[in-house]
Amino acid sequence: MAAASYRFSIGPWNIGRGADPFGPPVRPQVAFDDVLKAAVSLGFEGIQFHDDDAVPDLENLSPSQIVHVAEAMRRKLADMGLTPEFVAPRLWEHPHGIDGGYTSNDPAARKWAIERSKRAVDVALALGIDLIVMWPAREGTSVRESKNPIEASQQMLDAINAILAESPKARIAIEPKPNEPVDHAFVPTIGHALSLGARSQDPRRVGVLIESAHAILAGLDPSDEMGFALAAGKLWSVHLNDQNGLKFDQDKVFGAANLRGAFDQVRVLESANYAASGAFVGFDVKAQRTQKAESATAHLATSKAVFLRLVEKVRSFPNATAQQCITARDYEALERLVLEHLLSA
Ligand code: 3MF
Ligand code: MG
Repeated sequence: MAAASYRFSIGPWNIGRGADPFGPPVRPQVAFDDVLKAAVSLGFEGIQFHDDDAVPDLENLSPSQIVHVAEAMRRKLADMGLTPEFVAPRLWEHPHGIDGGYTSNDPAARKWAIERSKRAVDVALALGIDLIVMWPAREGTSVRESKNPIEASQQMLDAINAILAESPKARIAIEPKPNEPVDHAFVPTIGHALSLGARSQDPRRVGVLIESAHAILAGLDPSDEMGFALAAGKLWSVHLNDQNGLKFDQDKVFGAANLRGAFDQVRVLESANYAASGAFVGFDVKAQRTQKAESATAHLATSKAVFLRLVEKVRSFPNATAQQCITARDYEALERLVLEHLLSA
């Protein structure tokens, strides 16, 4: 039987303008329609959305107007042979989300965050999909004493339950990140995310999206985080990228900092037959600030190419020899085998 093919996805934010906290944009904005054209030409089938990527200015639209605009987006994608993957309520850029949304100290902001998340469910359903990504960006603290972590856990759970209640179809993939923009996030790892999901009103509809760099920032191995989620049947999307140690979130090209770590991530996905699940492989990578506008999609092409090369490397790995090393408890021989395999042509 032929192996299932991987499906790749990107979000419009992955073709960025090169702004960072120390300087303004260095490239012009890429129009949304041009992002879609780039996705097609680079061989990406899936498009990831923040709610307001799919429905610009949704705060000023009625629920029925929101659905109308999202339905038009659904048709636009279909005409181009593209598929929406998920919708993520973008709570972290709005003035109400300044102190986090679900865990804000302002009750009005918490109410807003839940309402906005429900609208994101409407957007997803109008796009013809059921997956909501919850990146709890500012759900945490920079001053530890400013929020109560027990209350915050309950508030996160309340938000999850509100999204699940909005539609019996809605599924949530929580995308944990331990820090940035906050100092300490309330849902820093996959274990936290899955625990919240298990305590929700419908645990079957709560899973995770794992971003490689986020696991690394938590001091964890991304492939082990993926394995933990896969064992529970909960890995519903990935944001593959790379991260050179504990510093700001770099969103580097997949494999750029740690090729062996990238190999291990592909290996765990292959061993669980992730491709056959139909879930997408997304790359949450950003173009370097120095990159010229005309080649500001190269990081996406490279990430996908590296992924596919690593699929070949995983499939040609000498598993029988590796098993002999493991049986003999000769882990030095296993180390050599892995390194020689990665170095071989
Ligand atoms: C965070 C995410 C995204 C985007 C972010 C870009 C769902 O890791 O995956 O949100 O990358 O919003 O600004
Ligand atoms: Mg991400």
